[in-house]
Amino acid sequence: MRPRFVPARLAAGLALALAFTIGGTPVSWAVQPVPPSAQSPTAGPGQPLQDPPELVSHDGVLRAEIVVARRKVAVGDRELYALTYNDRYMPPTLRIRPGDRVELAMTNAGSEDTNLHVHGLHVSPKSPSDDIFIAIKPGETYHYRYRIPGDITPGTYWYHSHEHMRSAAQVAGGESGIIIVDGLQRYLPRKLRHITEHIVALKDDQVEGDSVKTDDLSIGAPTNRTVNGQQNPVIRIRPGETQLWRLANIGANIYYKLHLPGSAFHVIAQDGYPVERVYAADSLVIPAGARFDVLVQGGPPGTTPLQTLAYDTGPDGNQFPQVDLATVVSQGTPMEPATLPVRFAHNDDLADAPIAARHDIVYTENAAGTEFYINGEQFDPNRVDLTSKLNTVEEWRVVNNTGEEHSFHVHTDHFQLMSINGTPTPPDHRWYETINVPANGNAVLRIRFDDFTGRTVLHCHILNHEDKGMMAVLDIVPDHPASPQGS
Ligand SMILES: [Cu+2]
Repeated sequence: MRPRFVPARLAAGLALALAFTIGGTPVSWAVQPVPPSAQSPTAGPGQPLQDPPELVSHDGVLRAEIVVARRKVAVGDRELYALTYNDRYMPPTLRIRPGDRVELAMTNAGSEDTNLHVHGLHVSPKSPSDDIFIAIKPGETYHYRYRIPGDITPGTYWYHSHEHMRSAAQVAGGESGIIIVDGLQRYLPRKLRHITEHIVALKDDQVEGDSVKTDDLSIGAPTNRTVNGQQNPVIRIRPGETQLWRLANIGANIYYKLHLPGSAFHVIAQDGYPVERVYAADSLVIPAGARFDVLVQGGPPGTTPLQTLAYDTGPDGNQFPQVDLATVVSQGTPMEPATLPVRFAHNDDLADAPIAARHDIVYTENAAGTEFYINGEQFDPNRVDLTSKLNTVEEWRVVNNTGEEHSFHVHTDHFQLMSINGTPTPPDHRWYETINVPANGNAVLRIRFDDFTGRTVLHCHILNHEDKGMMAVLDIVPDHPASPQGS
């Protein structure tokens, strides 16, 4: 499908006009007062949850501008200097559709090199697409161009800085936002296709003076957790109402273990990949970079905190405390709870695929926990660590030889998780691109190289670790010399 050309000014106008619609439904900011029962004696609930403004594709094209700058903006309930996209700590959501063309001009109005990664999107890793090896210098504008495949999986993705050695600093400073690929609703029963939808974007900030701290970040230091950049926002739902929440950990380093007392998360997509069968989770561990699209049903009238539970990443890792993230207020005319779907999307299964190659990807770190390695080496952008052929399936074993959990993320292609510590993954939901690997444990996955050749990367998505070496270069090469290059 060839997208039609839309003049830039018209596209920008459309983007503005659509900036305050969510999924085609106008968003009302009119707010009812929070009932007294919702007021906590310590930290009261904040403002109603605001979904970020949206830049929406039109006629197959999204033209957008992202300006990177250090600005004093609202971060939670404070005003702090942050590393902003378009003058926001929680920047605009890019909402696109399968088959779209995306033209994204990124202007670096900051003081250090930066760049952009579209996390999870199955697009070319070559310039001017999702090439993380480039650097945009201060004062420069880079024109990214992405062709979104017609069969890309719908769901929640995100965008963030992937600047070499500076990704933790820049993402912690604020350089991260949400991408939505529309189309998840088509798997839902007709009655649930127009339900209220919220982004629940999890960011955390440490403060230094009047700024969000960026340098010398300590993963275990106290950190202030926000949802869509807001402090303890109020999420309204009617008793029995079904809503779609897009849970996304778009911070630099920390883990979340989300829990909504009295309710389950009914997972319909993971990392932008719709599940085969919907499953209910009482809590969800979300390492930095991972996303879960979930259906939530409103409980009896009352107020419930959306929490992250205490979480321990191991003897050499971190202990994250339990924190209330948002206040869920169930009130209004009760609704009959909808019957939720069970069968959802068709998932490919690589269990019987011929395996072209097997690789071990071994994580280690030094005793001080300050230097990190894959197969004994620290990241070198000029060295190729793995070479894989287009149109083949490989099996990788990610071996974590450390006393703390690490995550594992691959650019360009999703993978099928086969097992964790030898326990097979449930067959109905096993496609990801960001997983958690247990301390002194392992994960086995199968990955198929579709569509795109070029140099890309795999890494731990705890960005402090990535910046300190836990990343490797993967070169996807044509299966034979005449094969077309991904573009
Ligand atoms: Cu790590």
